[in-house]
Amino acid sequence: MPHVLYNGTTSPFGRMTRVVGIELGIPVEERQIDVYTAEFLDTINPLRQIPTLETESGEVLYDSRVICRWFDSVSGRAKLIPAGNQWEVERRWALAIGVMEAGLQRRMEVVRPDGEKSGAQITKLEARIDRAVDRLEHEAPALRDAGVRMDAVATAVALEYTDFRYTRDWRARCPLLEAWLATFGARPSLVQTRPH
Ligand SMILES: N[C@@H](CCC(=O)N[C@@H](CS)C(=O)NCC(=O)O)C(=O)O
Repeated sequence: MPHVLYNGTTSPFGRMTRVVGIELGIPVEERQIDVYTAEFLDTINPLRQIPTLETESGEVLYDSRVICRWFDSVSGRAKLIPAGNQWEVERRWALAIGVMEAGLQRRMEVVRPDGEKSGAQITKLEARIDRAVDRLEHEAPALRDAGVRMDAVATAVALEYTDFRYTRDWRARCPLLEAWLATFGARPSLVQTRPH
């Protein structure tokens, strides 16, 4: 049995693992599920979240960061987290994940019924995303030099999730980041996995 990745069509965390798997040439059978009704998942991932990976030897791995690291460790290809600047890459990866988390939390808030949603919470999450993206604009030169690296993959996924669920307005403020994404986002791994 191949590695099985339980995933969803719009999950940025799941997409990040897919992009890494494709970039590293790891064969994975992807199963799109509705995580909100996927009771079967509880037995392998008590958090009932996607992405969840079941490896061909039956080991179960989550969350997305662990799956990315595992792919990196088994691929035998160039490392997505190079030893030389590990902490810079890790910190920027965490920043991009923070953008995904805030984007997802914002989405959950926005779709709550009127009367239950909190405008203050939405404003706070939007400000967090905006600040983080503005910081990434300052770091666009480092991303340009990165090639295929964990922070670059995560940043591209986070920005496209921001486009998809929140706003494209950041593009007017962040020309370097936009130009970088135009090139990096054309990679087949990103084109094939774009949310729909
Ligand atoms: N820390 C987790 C977060 C995963 C996550 O929040 N996944 C969402 C989908 S994007 C999910 O499974 N939501 C269902 C739920 O939490 O009930 C990771 O990085 O994999």
